[in-house]
Amino acid sequence: MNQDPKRFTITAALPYTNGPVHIGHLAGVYVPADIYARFQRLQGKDVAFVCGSDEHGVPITIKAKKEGITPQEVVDKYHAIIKKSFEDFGITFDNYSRTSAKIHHDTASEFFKKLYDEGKFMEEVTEQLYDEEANQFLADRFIVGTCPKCGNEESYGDQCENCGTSHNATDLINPKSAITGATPTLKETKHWFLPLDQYEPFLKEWILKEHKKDWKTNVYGQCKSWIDDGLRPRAVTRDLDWGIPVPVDGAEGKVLYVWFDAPIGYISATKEWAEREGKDWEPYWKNDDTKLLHFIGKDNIVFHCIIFPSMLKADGSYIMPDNVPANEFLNLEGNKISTSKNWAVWLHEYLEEFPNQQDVLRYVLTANAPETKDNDFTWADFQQRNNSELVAIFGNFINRVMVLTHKYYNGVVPKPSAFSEIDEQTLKELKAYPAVIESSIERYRFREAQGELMNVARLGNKYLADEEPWKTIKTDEARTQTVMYVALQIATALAVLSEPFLPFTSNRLKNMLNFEGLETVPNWKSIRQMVPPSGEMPLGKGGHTINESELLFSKIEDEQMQQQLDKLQASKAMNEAANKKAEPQKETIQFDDFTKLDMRVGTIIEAEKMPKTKKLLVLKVDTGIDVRTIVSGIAESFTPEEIVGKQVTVLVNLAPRPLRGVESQGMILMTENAEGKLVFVNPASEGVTNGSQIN
Ligand code: B3M
Ligand code: ZN
Repeated sequence: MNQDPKRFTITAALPYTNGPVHIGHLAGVYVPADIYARFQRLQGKDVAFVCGSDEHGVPITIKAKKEGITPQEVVDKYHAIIKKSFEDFGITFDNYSRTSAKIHHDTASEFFKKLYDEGKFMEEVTEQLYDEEANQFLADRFIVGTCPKCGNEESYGDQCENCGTSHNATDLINPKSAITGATPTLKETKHWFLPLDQYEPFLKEWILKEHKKDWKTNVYGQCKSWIDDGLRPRAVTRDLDWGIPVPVDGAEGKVLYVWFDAPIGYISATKEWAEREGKDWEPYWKNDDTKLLHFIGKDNIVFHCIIFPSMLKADGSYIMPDNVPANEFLNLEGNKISTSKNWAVWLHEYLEEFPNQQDVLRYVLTANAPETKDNDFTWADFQQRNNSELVAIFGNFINRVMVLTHKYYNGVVPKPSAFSEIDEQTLKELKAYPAVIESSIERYRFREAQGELMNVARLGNKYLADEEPWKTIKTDEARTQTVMYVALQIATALAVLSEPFLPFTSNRLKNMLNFEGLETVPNWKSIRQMVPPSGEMPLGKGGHTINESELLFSKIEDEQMQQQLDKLQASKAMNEAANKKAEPQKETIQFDDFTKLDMRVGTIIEAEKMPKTKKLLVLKVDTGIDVRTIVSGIAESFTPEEIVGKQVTVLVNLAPRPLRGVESQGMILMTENAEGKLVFVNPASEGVTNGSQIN
């Protein structure tokens, strides 16, 4: 563990640019990484926090095919959306780059070339899966089959998302082409392999010995199981036309494997940033006094703990990550978040529906972060945490302090007089919080850290409730001044300590407290080093004028939550409809067969339930020819009232048959909607009269 690093290189997984980003991304990777980066900057540390769009790989090509546009158009579109979402949510990357940038192509090519020149790869002709119909090799997500390890039938060629195993496409049982559905054949092709087996001793030493204690158990456990299973050479090139061309002779039509180039994206993003800032990038990746951290989701562990470190080791000039604090997954209302099924809360949509409420989402996602196990996001929990935590605890404390300070002292911080034991005790407790929060953040326990932040607000609420300045104002002016003075110091600490978690709120609060008008602007250090009760205090010794107050949080109503649930329900219905397989076509008939059917437009003029049945309605239908009785099995989908007056399609020459003693003289044409409810097959257009023939 790097105890006293001089600088931090913090990376966050590069999102694939095949769709926008959702709450799962934010909770798993970007919010924790941002909390950590903001926190280190607040300690005055030198931080390079980098990320960027992962624009190569099969997911992009598949999306392009689906949308009928080029891969470049796909990545341009989503790069812009994703970048904006991150900015909007206050994710403070020092650089958000993209892997289609020239600097990245150059960096990745040089990286490959160096290892190639030094003989670090094995060059081998092997048989790879080939789709004869599509005329192409099937790499990675172009192939789906059964995972040899866990039996998941939808594993990709390079990785199983169910158990996290990374494998070779030829290991899959029952492989199928994701392009045509065809069973692939085998065809010879040349590729370059990184002999991971040769790095086993290094990985054993570095991970299993050095990091047994300080890495999360889920991360350590996955690494150990791969190493124990024995590592095999991995191809780092692919037969694809989208990606970074393999920079050696005899490699036409081949590109670098996306998982070879993407992590190098962290390095290119650092280079790009350093160039812009006039800095040297190399210490951030090569000096031992740098702490390198990778924030990722659990499905990326093997790539960041085994493959990328082996690449860095093969190069020989890089440091290793100090930690890889991977999170588990966030589910949504009990189901796995899915881009293709639209089962997600998209960040750009959230902001349209909850404008300026970034911090509410940041807060909920951290409070419920999937740090040690998969967790579930529900709108009920979101509403509850907003209303009874942010509004009722944090917001309520600040609101009281602000309102009373304006009311009693015209917005000027009062000077304290004698401090009681409770004042002293409260301020001492306050002073201890920075260290408590730090300790949690340094151990990557962000939900615990944020919980401690809320305890600062709880401390403030309890203090006010016990000291009751709204009562003492009538009897003891001096005491009231001291109480409000103490409460304002707590509000100041909240403004500072909330910055990593709730940056927008922190800013608003700093403005309300008029930090700019202070001689020394309070910071993390001044909270840690205050001397309560009568020495140095973050908001000064009284006399400072604060600004107007505004509400930090507002209540979220049930209707808003219902709208979100309805939206998800609609996605579910759409998916069910899309998944519903159409019945196979019936056997061919001749035109004469069709003309035998006499279908007319009719109007239901009466309807009533058939006694003692669940399904049947007895209808009177005006067919234009006559008014007749039809018994129809639609009572579970319609009430009699709602269908009277409806125009429908009637098969009028169906032989009459008795149903429960009533003769039914025809049939109404029906179909089923996505939710399994019956609906009428309506006469095509309005303005048709009863009796019109359908042909
Ligand atoms: N794009 C995978 C993902 O979004 C991948 C991460 C790359 S980090 C170098 O799950
Ligand atoms: Zn598996």
